[in-house]
Amino acid sequence: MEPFPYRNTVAFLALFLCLTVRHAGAEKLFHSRDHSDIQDLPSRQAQLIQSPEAAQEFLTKYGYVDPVGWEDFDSENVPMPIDENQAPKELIFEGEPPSRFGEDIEQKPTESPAYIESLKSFQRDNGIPVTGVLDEQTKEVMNRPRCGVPDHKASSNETASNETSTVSQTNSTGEFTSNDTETAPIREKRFLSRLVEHVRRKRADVYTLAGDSRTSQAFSKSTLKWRLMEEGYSMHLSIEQQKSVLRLAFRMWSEVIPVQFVEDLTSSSSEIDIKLGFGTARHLGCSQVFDGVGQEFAHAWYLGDIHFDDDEHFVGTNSDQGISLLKVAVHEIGHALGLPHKYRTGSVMQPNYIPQDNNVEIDWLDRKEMQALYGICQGPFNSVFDWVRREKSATGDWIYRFNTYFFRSSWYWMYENRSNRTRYGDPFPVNIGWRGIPSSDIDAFIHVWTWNINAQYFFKGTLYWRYDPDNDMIFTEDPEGVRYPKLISEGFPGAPSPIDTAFFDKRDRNIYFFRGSQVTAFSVDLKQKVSGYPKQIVDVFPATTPGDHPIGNIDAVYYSYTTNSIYFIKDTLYWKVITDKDRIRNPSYPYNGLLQQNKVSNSWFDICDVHNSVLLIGSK
Ligand SMILES: *[C@@H]1O[C@H](CO)[C@@H](O)[C@H](O)[C@H]1NC(C)=O
Ligand SMILES: *[C@@H]1O[C@H](CO)[C@@H](O)[C@H](O)[C@H]1NC(C)=O
Ligand SMILES: *[C@@H]1O[C@H](CO)[C@@H](O)[C@H](O)[C@H]1NC(C)=O
Ligand SMILES: *[C@@H]1O[C@H](CO)[C@@H](O)[C@H](O)[C@H]1NC(C)=O
Ligand SMILES: *[C@@H]1O[C@H](CO)[C@@H](O)[C@H](O)[C@H]1NC(C)=O
Ligand SMILES: *[C@@H]1O[C@H](CO)[C@@H](O)[C@H](O)[C@H]1NC(C)=O
Ligand SMILES: [Ca+2]
Ligand SMILES: [Ca+2]
Ligand SMILES: [Zn+2]
Ligand SMILES: [Zn+2]
Repeated sequence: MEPFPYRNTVAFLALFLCLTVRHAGAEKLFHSRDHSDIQDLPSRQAQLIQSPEAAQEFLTKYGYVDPVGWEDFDSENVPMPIDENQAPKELIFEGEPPSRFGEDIEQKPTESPAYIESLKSFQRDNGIPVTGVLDEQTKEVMNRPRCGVPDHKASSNETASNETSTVSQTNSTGEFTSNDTETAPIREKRFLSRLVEHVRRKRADVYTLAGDSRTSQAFSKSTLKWRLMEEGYSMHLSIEQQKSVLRLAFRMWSEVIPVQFVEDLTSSSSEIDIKLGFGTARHLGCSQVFDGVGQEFAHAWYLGDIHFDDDEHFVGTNSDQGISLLKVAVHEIGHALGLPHKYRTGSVMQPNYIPQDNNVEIDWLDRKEMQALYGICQGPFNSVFDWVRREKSATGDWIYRFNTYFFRSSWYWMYENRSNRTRYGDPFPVNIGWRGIPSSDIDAFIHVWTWNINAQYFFKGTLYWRYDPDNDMIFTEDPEGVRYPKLISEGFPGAPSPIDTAFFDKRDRNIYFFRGSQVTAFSVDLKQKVSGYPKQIVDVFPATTPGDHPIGNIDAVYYSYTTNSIYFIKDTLYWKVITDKDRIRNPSYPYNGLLQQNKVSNSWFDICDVHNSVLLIGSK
């Protein structure tokens, strides 16, 4: 039984040397990507785990015996050559198998306490009876399709120091001999220095937060480049299908964190942050070897590359047979961005593939974990409002539904409060969702709703438009035949123009128009400005905590049908206006006072920009 990590380090080096040579030849690299096809592999079927020896290998590989220094298998760990012209020969010797099981190395695994303990820990993680015995259920779980990344990883700091000590212990038994290596040192060196450069660049892009070194590192850039490598296309899906699934997977993460992902087809390879590729068995210069059909389906390197086992039957988003490439990609991107495995129902970071679960949803806790690394999305809005629409119910009654919308420049999001996020596929272009209004920078929206009026208006600059919800487009003209847009000064005499924002207050049936530090009330019944206005906003909507007030230049004021409250929004902050209910609870509150400020992102989660290139894809 050869302990896994060392065997594969050697395998990796061997392959990486071969690749270097092939690279230089006339043959294009991708022709050789499937050399494993013509090698005499015993079978392209993953070996079933039946024996204790196989189980032991499995447990070692996935970190149940000792945490695995997974990241150290990555190319990042290739040391710099010492001599310019010398290949790092000392690297290509294989060591004595270091004892992972202490003195038990000769013992049958079934008798080894370390084996039994690791088996129990695996059983615990998987929520199956903790027997310490390789029973049928345990075998079944081990043979499920799963991600190749260990469940228990050593922190890179820890393994880095352990690595140096084990490398020096490693002395020659199985010398790696290949005719290629003899002819390769110079190219090798070039390749190595490229790698080292890549590593240095990567390190510089990474920042470390307080806390332990592994979970606290993340990419420091807000735009990450990815590429499906040409030498790593899947044999089973069209290239466009592969790319579109990957685009969608990256997009899903960009809906969670303030990081944008761009497919980059032109930069040099070392500029690409996340390279993806499909391969079988030995693949893409990777230290790990895929196992054929079944079991391992993919793996990812922390802040690095993602490989898919092309022996698996990957399928696009429109098929429920096979393994969903989208699910796997979302999971592996999670790793590449820094997340470890999670044994939690509903998490996209579960190590096993869950076939019966059809929708891919990055849930609340996954989001929180990723946001701990990359922060949350925040930013100002042009306008925010609840849109109410009327629908006929099954019984023929009219029912009203509403959703909260957030507008930013030329894009808008619909917020789904019950799931704490925006609708999938948002943001959408304003002029696609709302036909006939200006395509960007809408100042305000109001919904005037009284016993005899039900009208929606959008405002921009000195103009306004009335919207026709039944035909889902602007009215071209008002009942008197005057065409929209109309001047604010004509429709709402006495109101300021342009405005920062406005809202309709159903309590007094006034529209409140905001501009600068002033507010003007306009009576919809009298169709005129309320006398005494404009007034200072701080006087009409006073602070309840001294100094805690937006004063002026408010981005949006909106009435929420969910909480029956008015909100003032400015930049990334909001203030809730005290309601009558609040005043019953606390009679000392001033009428229309503003409660303490809060972050918009604390109440409306994950309203994230996505990169231009992936706007308008997704699941709308
Ligand atoms: C790395 O490990 C050493 C001890 O092995 C410790 O002193 C150091 O603080 C660790 N660094 C980080 C970033 O955790
Ligand atoms: C090395 O590995 C051992 C066990 O695998 C662990 O106890 C130790 O903390 C690691 N780190 C160092 C610096 O030795
Ligand atoms: C291998 O290492 C052992 C001790 O770790 C040493 O006794 C032995 O001489 C070494 N063999 C070679 C070939 O370096
Ligand atoms: C290495 O080259 C020798 C001749 O130079 C050849 O006989 C041998 O088969 C080659 N070995 C491999 C592994 O290619
Ligand atoms: C949104 O939903 C949360 C529960 O997740 C609830 O506490 C909150 O009051 C809701 N807020 C709004 C504005 O709908
Ligand atoms: C929504 O957010 C609240 C915290 O504000 C959390 O307790 C709840 O579980 C979340 N619900 C969903 C469906 O994500
Ligand atoms: Ca496999
Ligand atoms: Ca505004
Ligand atoms: Zn994984
Ligand atoms: Zn790989």
